[in-house]
Amino acid sequence: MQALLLVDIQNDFCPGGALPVPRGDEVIPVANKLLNKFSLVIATQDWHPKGHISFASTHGKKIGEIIEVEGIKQILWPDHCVQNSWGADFPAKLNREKIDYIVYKGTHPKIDSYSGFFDNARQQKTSLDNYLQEKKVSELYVLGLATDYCVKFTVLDGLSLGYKVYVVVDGCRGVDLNPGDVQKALEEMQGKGARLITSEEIK
Ligand code: VGL
Ligand code: ZN
Repeated sequence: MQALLLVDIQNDFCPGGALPVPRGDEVIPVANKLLNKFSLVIATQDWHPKGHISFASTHGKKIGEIIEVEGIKQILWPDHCVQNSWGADFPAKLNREKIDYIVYKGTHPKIDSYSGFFDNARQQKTSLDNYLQEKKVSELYVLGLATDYCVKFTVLDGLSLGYKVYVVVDGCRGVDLNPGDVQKALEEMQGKGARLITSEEIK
């Protein structure tokens, strides 16, 4: 069984949002096109409580600073994807009716979660793996935001859990905090066994 996995396609990661990924909105038409080609569609949502550990404002520090929380490096971001806020919602143009299941991540106040499968401490599992097992999914087609953070970590965890993973490259956009991060992320995913494809290859 194959599933389409939309990673963090949310207002805050699109232009006009709190943590805009450059041209992040361009993944929406790609997602809408592919939604109709899969019988199972799953979406993750970055879903932080107010005062989340990943927010610079929580620490009175600057955006982009890196702190260490219990031995884990944490990049400090602007407040984003606060639970039930407009920024956390799917963009209006995304055809949300086709989404069968939503995975919320980053809900723990003190542990961030880039991956749709595990938090960054790898302490807690989201519902994603169990859901995919229940649905007998073995192949994941992944797209969304951001290539160098949540897409990358979701793909790497998916591979480590034994899924065959395809990254739909034209359906992803990245932050590129350091120029070259997106390219490196793609190479890293490919190096670990992900297959890089374009949406045109999906019939
Ligand atoms: C993300 C930074 C912070 C992402 C989430 O979805 O890639 N990036 N939180
Ligand atoms: Zn986040």
